[in-house]
Amino acid sequence: MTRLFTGTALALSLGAPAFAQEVVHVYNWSDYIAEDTIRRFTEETGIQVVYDVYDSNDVLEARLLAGSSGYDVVVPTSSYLARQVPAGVYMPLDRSKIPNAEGLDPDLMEAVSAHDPGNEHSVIYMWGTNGIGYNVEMVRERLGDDAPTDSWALLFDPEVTAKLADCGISYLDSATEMIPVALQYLGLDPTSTAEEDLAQVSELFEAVRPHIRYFHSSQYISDLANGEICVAAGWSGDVLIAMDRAEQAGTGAEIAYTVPKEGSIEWFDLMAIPADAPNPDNAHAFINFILRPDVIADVTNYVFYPNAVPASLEHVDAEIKEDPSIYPPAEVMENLFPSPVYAARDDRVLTRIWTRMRTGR
Ligand code: N2P
Repeated sequence: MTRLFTGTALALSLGAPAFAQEVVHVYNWSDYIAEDTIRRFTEETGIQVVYDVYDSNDVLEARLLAGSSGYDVVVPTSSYLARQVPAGVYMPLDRSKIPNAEGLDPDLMEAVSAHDPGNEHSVIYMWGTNGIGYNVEMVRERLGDDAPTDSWALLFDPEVTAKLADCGISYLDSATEMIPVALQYLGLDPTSTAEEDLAQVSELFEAVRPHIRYFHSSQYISDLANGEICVAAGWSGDVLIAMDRAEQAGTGAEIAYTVPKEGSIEWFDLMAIPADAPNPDNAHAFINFILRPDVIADVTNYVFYPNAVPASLEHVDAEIKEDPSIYPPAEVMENLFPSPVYAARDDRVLTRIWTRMRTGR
């Protein structure tokens, strides 16, 4: 009898909620948050989170430019946000609703203000580097002990890639990253859009193309971990996730991450609120929660990317703080350049080069 009564009461309360449920729609990169971050946010605020993921700035940008994306919080890389801000894509942040932003590292915020003047529209979520993830044993078997694992040659020298083709090479599906690092490998300005420079990149791509198994920006995590591929152009934390998964699964695959000696990209991913966000207050609440030192430390511990909140470091695992793949040492930092900002008029030529690389046409 009692049980029946309880059941009825529950059914009634589900059918007719007394108030509208608060919600925030978050669109973030895949494999980029701790397991319990969302649950903790909802527990503390009562705000439900609808959480979607992408693995490409181009995909995110297309949705934002189309308008009415329905998203309240998005996480573009700063070089993309730089051209989205003038297009009116974001609302200025209301700092009074993000008190935890006080804890952001002023030097890093100053660095990203090159892409978001005055830091008006964004705060730093995570940052990292582009580099190469590889399976130590599989590469050694094919190239011996002097495999050029400290160089982009591992991905761009056709004599090297020919020997690795059978164990599987993957590239990020990202023209705006693979073209600059290819330019860097060729000894050219990585931000160049000069026709003669891009022609050299096309030629390079043509030579290595037959040796590349696929172009994808998140599949390589599990494939590296499982030994399905042996070399991947990737992002620091994602390669470390692969390393961690290989260890957890006990596959015995030893995965390493390297930032090539020729130099590479240092990028910043930022949290921002679309101008037409349906729930801007909840968006601010979400961003504020993420920036809490203990919360963002959990994310760093889980995804192996550094955040920009110094007070979080006391909650970050020692082995992460001491890992040079995550926090690059000074000599690596010196060789890094910020993700280039491309003007809309450059898109066509970059896309053409990249489409030919991906499809052969
Ligand atoms: C998340 C990778 C995001 C890094 N897994 C690219 N900005």
